[in-house]
Amino acid sequence: MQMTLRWFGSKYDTVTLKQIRQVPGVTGVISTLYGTTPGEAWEMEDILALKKEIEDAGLELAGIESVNIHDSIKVGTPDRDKYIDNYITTLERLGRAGIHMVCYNFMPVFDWTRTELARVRPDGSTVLAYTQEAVDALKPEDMFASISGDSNGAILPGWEPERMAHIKELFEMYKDVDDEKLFANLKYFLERIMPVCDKYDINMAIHPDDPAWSVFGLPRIIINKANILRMMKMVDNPHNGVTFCSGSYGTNLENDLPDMIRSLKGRIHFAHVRNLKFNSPTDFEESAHLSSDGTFDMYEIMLALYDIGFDGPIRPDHGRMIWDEVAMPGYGLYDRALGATYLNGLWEAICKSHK
Ligand code: CS2
Ligand code: MN
Repeated sequence: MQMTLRWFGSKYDTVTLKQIRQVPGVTGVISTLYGTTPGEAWEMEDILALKKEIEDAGLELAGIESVNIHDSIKVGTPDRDKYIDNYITTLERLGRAGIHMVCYNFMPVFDWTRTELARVRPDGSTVLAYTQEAVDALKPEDMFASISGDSNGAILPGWEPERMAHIKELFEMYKDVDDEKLFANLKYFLERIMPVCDKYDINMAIHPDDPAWSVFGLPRIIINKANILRMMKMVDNPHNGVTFCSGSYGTNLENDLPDMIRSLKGRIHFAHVRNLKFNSPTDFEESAHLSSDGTFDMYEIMLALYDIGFDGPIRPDHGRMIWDEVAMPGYGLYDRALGATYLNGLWEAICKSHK
């Protein structure tokens, strides 16, 4: 595996490549072109410039998170082919630039959903948190306003103000889309992009829906073992793979994370590894990465990745805000550096004890 951190680009991130380079064991970053909007074809020169900037800092661009998918593709509207063509152009250019892992998600309207961006924990750190009660009490259009005040001025992925301004129309677009339709639209999309993935050896890595259940009545399908295995079978090509995100699948306590990892052997192309602390099945917060701070056994998660021979990029996921850092919620430097170091420690111990 290759330890990486997500980096939002010099224009958007509070964390520098120089700082990332100094986190021991981190050799790459996962990034994207943040100026782009879903549906457009990325320019080759922008891709190469991003790659060069990262390589000049002594790091590798280990993959893209994300090339986002236009809502027309998810909804399956008649104009979807135009957006899929653009997606294919982007993949082609990424492949030509030597980039072989692309993370994406198929969540309608919202990316991940949290109800608090700065819940204070007993140690004074702040973390992202979720309660179903808070979601049930809110209209989707108020959700954005209710959390954006705590975002430290950052634009959160999936919650771009331009999209949120059209939130009612977006919900309208999805009104006839149920789980089956979403599966069919995902299949259509994957079948169209697989030839270019085969040609350039690009591993597509779908990120799970977070939380792993329907919110605001929208369909959500990438939520559990049965559904993800269905998706793997539906387009049975090794380039059709998964971002295994423990914090997202883990939102549903019925998901057995190590078992899911083992069932996805050969199809996990990217891993997000973080812990959650549950206060009740519908109230969780994003604790530190350590097993002892949360609900999951992180050793068992890393062991399962080891057992299946996982060799893709991995990253700590959201971190707590600690040591007075001011950064995008979940994406400060300090706690993610601690997370990376901890995961590297687990990995070293697992490797040595299996020799
Ligand atoms: C990420 C997701 O910040 C996060 O929680 O894991 O936003 C992820 O980047 C997207 O869902 C992937 O498209
Ligand atoms: Mn994730």
